[in-house]
Amino acid sequence: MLQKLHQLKDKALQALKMVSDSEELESWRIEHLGRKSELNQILHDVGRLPPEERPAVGRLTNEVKLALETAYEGKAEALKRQELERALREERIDVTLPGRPVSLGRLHLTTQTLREIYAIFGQMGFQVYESPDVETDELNFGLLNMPPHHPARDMWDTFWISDEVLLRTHTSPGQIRVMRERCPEPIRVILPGKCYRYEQVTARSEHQFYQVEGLAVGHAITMTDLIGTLTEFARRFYGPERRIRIRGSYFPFTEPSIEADMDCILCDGEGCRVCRYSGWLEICGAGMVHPVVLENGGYDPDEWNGFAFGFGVERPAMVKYSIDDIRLFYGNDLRFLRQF
Ligand code: FA5
Repeated sequence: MLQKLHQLKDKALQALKMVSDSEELESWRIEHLGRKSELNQILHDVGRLPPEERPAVGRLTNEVKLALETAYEGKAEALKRQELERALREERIDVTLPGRPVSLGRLHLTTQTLREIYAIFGQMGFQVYESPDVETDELNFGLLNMPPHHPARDMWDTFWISDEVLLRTHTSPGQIRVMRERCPEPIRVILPGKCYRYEQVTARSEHQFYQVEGLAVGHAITMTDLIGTLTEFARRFYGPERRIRIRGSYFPFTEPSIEADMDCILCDGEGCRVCRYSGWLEICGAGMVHPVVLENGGYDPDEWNGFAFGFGVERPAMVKYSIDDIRLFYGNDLRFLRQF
């Protein structure tokens, strides 16, 4: 038996030398140290030996087992080292290679422009008031002094959702909402938001675009306050040299109504293709809030008055950044968007 144990040990150690990867090592372990291994069998049977043989065989079996386990661990360690060296050799990482840049998002040009507008009006004491995109006929038209069948409704081609509900064609319905909420306090707000018009899409016109409405309600507000506010905005947004020109106009919700133009920033008022050789660019519609609108907002027009204005966001950005087609704003072409 003792000789058999010595042979078993020599055979196992010999076989271990041939092992070259972890899979073979595992097979070796099962064969020589596993539950069904010969060694385990001997260990199991020691009890059945004649008593005088038991101590020597038991001791040697344990010695062989320990020797094989130690050899197994040594081999496992060696294989691990070998694998690590191979990986280091073959999977070398060149830490001096330049990193791949992470692509960063940015704010859309419209958002950037809106934020610039908020900052300018914020410095002039205007708060931002948001109102819904989906409006009622009454707020979009009726309470703005355009009862059903009023011809001025034709100024805004409308996306109707039902007979009573529509996508707002302008931010002006927000005037009524903010007045009804704030009455009888004075008001100085801008109302930004998306507007929708059932219009043909061209280089200058989208069917959805942003507007910023302005509204001031107080006592003894004058047209001069309105013109001063618009001039200050134009100078801060486009540059300190800008000049403003006022023309009479018509909106049902302002009386008198005006349109404000600014000298063309591209030709300095000389006349070019963008300003259609007039030297002027339209910047907004505006006027003194109509007494009927004040009343609809809850204010007594004998005591209160105010001004309102409304302008687009994409068109002023087009002028400022020389963009010749409004469709680029919502075309999602990253080559365009990344320029801002
Ligand atoms: C109005 O919408 C009035 N509510 C403005 C107003 C407010 C007047 C308060 C008086 C008092 P208008 O339809 O002109 O007005 O539109 C205002 C601005 O929206 C235009 O100057 C333009 O910059 C922008 N706009 C209008 N239609 C489009 C369009 N299809 N695409 C892009 N921008 C547009």
